[in-house]
Amino acid sequence: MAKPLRVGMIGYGFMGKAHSNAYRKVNHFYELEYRPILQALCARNAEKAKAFADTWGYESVETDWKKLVERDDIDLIDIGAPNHVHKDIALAAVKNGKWIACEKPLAMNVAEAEEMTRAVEASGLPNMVWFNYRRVPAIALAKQVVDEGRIGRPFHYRATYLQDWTIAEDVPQGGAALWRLDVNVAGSGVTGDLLAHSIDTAMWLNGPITRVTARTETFVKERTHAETGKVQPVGIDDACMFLAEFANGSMGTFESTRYARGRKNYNTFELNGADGSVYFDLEDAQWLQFFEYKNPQSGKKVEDHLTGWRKIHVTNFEHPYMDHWWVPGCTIGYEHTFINALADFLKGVEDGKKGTQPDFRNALQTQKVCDAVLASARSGKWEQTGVKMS
Ligand code: SOE
Repeated sequence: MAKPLRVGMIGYGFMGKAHSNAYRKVNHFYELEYRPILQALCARNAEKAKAFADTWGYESVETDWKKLVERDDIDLIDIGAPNHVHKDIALAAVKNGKWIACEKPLAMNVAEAEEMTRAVEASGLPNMVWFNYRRVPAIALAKQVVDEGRIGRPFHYRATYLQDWTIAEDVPQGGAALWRLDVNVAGSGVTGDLLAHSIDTAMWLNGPITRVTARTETFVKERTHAETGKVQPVGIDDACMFLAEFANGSMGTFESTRYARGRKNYNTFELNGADGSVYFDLEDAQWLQFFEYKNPQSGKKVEDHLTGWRKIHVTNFEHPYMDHWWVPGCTIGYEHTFINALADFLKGVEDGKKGTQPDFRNALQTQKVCDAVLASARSGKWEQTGVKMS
């Protein structure tokens, strides 16, 4: 029996689209009990909200999220609004008994993320955070490779997340999309926006990060604020590099910037272990590269004149998520990662869980690493993260 799940979506930017598309399509590709209904779209600008609602098929429009979360005809609140309102919306949603799907990063800082996690857990309501890259089939295959013991003892984790869209000094801070440059709205720069993805993937694949030492840089010190029209200091980190230690004894390097000319969404990682390695690049997202040195089943070394990196086109039915999509060889894209994530969440609730990973508690661990990175950039010292994986 289909169970309607009436969605109240807050925000109509990039993530508003990505999430709305997932709610619309999930039942076309996954057999699920829950059927999301686009019940209401909420944004401050009534005209733009109405236009977005019409395009995507939302049944109604609100301009005040406080009214939306109190509505009886809403079951799930999707927080696609900028970071500085995540906490207040989440707390109000919990108070009104709504499920929550929150865009990453979970919050502006650990204190907020802890309050949100406490509230949602006390309520017992299903909750999830849209770390969509876990649902890229090639990344999910990397997880499978690790879980099958094919990497052996891990030594190195190497992540980059590079973009180039803020190099021009006349890019304003504040307003649609550019709120990511306003520290009061975003909380941080590349650390919360990009490295949060890298950290989430890293801890999913390689376990907790225990301590970090970091260096950040703000290359453009002042930008015009789109809302005030005034030139104001830039408070975000434009670039961030950090070293990490993992609980399993391996070492990590993480690099992120919005000043890598030519790099658009260059989210890569490589994990090197005694028995094998994996490498992934989001700009070439259909492929997982794998180097096998020792096979865990046979216990034999795979060393001869043809040994080398294997490039696996992750589109076969036996690959993660791919049996829900097209025939082998036909690729899926960025938007499908959100559909896969939503399907996992709804399936998790059906199976009697409160959803699936990453939930608020898990995203809180990523927030702890982000805060430790920023603290280390300030102090110049190694900082403990305090990460606790359940
Ligand atoms: C920033 O440019 C951004 O849009 C992030 O906010 C997203 O989370 C990332 O996936 C793509 O880049």
